[in-house]
Amino acid sequence: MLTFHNPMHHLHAPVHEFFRGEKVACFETPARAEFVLAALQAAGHELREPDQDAASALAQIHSERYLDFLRTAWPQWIALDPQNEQRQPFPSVWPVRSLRSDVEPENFVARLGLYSMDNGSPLASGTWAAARAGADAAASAAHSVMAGARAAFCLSRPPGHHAGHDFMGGYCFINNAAIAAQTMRNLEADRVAVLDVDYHHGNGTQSIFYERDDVFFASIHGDPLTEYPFYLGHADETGVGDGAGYNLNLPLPAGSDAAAWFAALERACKAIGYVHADALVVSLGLDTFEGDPISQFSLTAGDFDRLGTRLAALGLPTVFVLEGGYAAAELGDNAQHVLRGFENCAAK
Ligand code: SP5
Ligand code: ZN
Repeated sequence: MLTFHNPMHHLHAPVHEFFRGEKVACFETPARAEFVLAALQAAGHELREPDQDAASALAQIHSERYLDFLRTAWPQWIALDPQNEQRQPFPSVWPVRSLRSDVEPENFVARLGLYSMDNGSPLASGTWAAARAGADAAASAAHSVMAGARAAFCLSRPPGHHAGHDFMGGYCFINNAAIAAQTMRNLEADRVAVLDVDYHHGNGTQSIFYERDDVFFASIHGDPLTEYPFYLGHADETGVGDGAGYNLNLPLPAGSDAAAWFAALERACKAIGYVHADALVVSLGLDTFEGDPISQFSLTAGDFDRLGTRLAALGLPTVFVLEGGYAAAELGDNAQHVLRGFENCAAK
């Protein structure tokens, strides 16, 4: 499969995150993308660097002040204290409910809180460069499919589906799947379906498109009553305004088996047919894998083949965008199984 990989991804390499109040090594690492790249190379996929600029879609998906903050966050952090080069900034205060989010505080950590949904998305010196190149990779994959490729894969990190219009979260900074969907809309596609199969609900993508009927969002994920991101992803969220009926959440209890997962996939695929989507973006999280260290579903490599096969049967121009998946050593094999299942079916 035609794959656009992000040549800058390694510049985003934070060291630690918080887990149960302790600092632990980051789960979302450069090695993840390297494993996927190696597996695709070994399997003979066509690898390309981004050849499109995502600037216009980026301005449609994210707010200007959020993008300005992301672009300048690291230099501002260093300006506070040169020693900060060795430290990661984390937010410690957030504008919940009655607090104001319209006024940008001058304090850096307060602004970081304004633009973050959690303390789980550490910034590093190259976060902006890596995330911005990832947007170009997503736009490039979308362009190639609109120009006639059957499918393309955006192999990038950091991931994107938790990032909203004006906030980061869940290891995500720029919403690559939303960039891909918007890019397809800006070209020929009248309606794009985004199917999110990451273990975690794609709260950022949902919220970006919640009031729109030109992008249908469907997600299969761990029930937010017990699973991250907790505050979005329930079954009663179906869209509002023009978007009413264009959002489908299929939460499953943590620990659900493959049979339950594929029953939900069937519902999502049927819905994508009903809304007459003419292009598909797959938020491809592989943290549904049985060996994932932070998630609670139990899909196997064989199940990933089956997923790829089912997606190909939708018959739509398809962009795959890498999201989560933290069993790094198995990530390449698992991605390769989805893409192989897709290509085997698409060829028939
Ligand atoms: C893109 C993506 O997959 N982001 C996920 C972000 C999850 N961050 C919170 C992790 C909470 C982990 N809870 C682990 C429980 C292990 N028993
Ligand atoms: Zn995830």
